Amino acid sequence: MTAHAPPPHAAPNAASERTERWWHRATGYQVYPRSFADSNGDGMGDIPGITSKLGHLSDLGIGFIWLSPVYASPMIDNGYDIADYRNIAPEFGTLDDMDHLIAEARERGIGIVMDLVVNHSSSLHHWFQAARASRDCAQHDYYIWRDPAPDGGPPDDARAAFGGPAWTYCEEVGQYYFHFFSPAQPDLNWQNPALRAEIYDMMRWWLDRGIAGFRMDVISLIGKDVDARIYEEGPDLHPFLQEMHREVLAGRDVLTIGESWSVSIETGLLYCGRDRDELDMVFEFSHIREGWHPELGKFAPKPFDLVAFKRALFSWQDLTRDDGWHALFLSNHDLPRQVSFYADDRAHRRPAAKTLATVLHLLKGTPFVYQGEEIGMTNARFERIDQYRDLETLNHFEEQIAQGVSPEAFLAGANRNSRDHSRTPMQWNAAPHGGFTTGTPWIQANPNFGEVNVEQDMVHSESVFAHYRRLIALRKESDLVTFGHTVQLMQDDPDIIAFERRLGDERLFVIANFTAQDRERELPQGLAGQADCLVWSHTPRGEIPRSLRLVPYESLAWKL
Ligand code: ISL
Ligand code: CA
Repeated sequence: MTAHAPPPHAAPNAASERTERWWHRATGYQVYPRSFADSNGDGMGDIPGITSKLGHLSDLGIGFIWLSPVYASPMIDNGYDIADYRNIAPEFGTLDDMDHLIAEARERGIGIVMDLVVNHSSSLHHWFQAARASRDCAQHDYYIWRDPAPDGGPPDDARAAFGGPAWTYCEEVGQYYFHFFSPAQPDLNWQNPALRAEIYDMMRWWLDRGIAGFRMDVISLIGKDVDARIYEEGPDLHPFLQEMHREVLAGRDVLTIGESWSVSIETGLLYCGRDRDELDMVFEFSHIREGWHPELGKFAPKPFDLVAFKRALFSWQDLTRDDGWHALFLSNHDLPRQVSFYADDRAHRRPAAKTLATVLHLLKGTPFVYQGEEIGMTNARFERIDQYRDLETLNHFEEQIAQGVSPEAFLAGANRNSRDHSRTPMQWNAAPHGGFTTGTPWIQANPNFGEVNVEQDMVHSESVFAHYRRLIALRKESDLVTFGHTVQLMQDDPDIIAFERRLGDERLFVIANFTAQDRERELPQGLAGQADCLVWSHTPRGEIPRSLRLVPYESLAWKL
């Protein structure tokens, strides 16, 4: 057991016969370091800035921080391009700062979960610098090289996720290397056992520093077979995850969350099933993808379909009913602000933010809060492409304009779904740039910081923060919220999310109006009567009526 972890309760959990682990009752909080808090006025968030805000996080009640990458990096993809896995980017601080953060967080019962980005490294990593200089060094085979096609072109026409071809030619060695993402992010060759041993060693080195676990970036890509053009969930994925577990994780009471864009109901338990010895949970995106255009992608508009969204969300509740565990989220650093995307960030901002939280935090799994979500931060509504910083947004702009999409149409899509909405500075108070920095921020603050900020939210009678704190506390206290299984209700209702959680004789009933209008519904049989109202977005009600009228974005939860 690591020193940070709250004492595990040895009692087996009735719902899954699994021993209770510390992260079953914990809520995670994602920190995107460059946008959280700047301690030295250079416009860039940093590790001392995070340490200075631990009071805010412990007040919220979270159990651990998922820290987006802080390693040495040229920052082509904001740190998801790592040049040295055992060092900190100078703009973020030093290893001493990191050790200090780990220790200070532990004092408050907060673990630090590091981001592990090992599908690829930065092209500036010394492994790649050696690999690209010669075919005769051990590191050459740490990456994926193929000879040119007969015409000298790339081995195939695979495209990279951030635009352009997935193969880049390297003259020194006369070969192409593979990069699923940008050319600055060459994929590591997991087929090479020496490379795997280096990664495992690095992981142990971090765990020995006292971190609480890893969030594993695009981990479903590591088993790829590029010759067969199988990238996601390739044949070696699960053998590699099992090897990693044996080599690094077994016997340590840490948390692992794998990011997988390809995992499905069919493959979910392969990652996190009880007897698999792989990962504890996965970030899966079926509910997120529901909001994207199936052919034209994330920047094309698509009306939100609540019924399809619910289908995705609840299919994972069913899957993890008796085995595995789930990671619950609506936002992260790659996604827009949830209150803007799923609800209403103007007239109904506060209740909408609360209602999204009510639903997510009362499902079964470990919930994640993305920085700023706890005060209902919104999309940025940038007006010009030069206000964006994200390479995905900028590359897709170039590509789509070249294909004839109008800049206005692209910007409308970007204003809805660009990754930069979640990357604008955290809004702490009404000072310039939301109090994030005394200098000039690397990306413009959302102009609504005067109205939407931590200081202001804390004293507001309809505080979003207070609602999150309540939900996070409830999970710690309540076996029903933590371990109860989920039964969806009213699944065909296009405006309402409703479900029950059940554990033994205990029942929790949750209902939420996802529209900006009043909605009145006959409730399913057997709910009406006196009940203990545990959570409410507007006002508590001591009784569940037969027919319930909800105001816009109203949500309630009762214990029956
Ligand atoms: O951001 C995305 C969609 O707009 C995804 O396709 C994203 O590339 C995917 O979620 C993988 O994300 C992770 O790996 C990327 C990095 O850019 C993301 O920030 C990270 O979360 C490459 O390391
Ligand atoms: Ca700084």
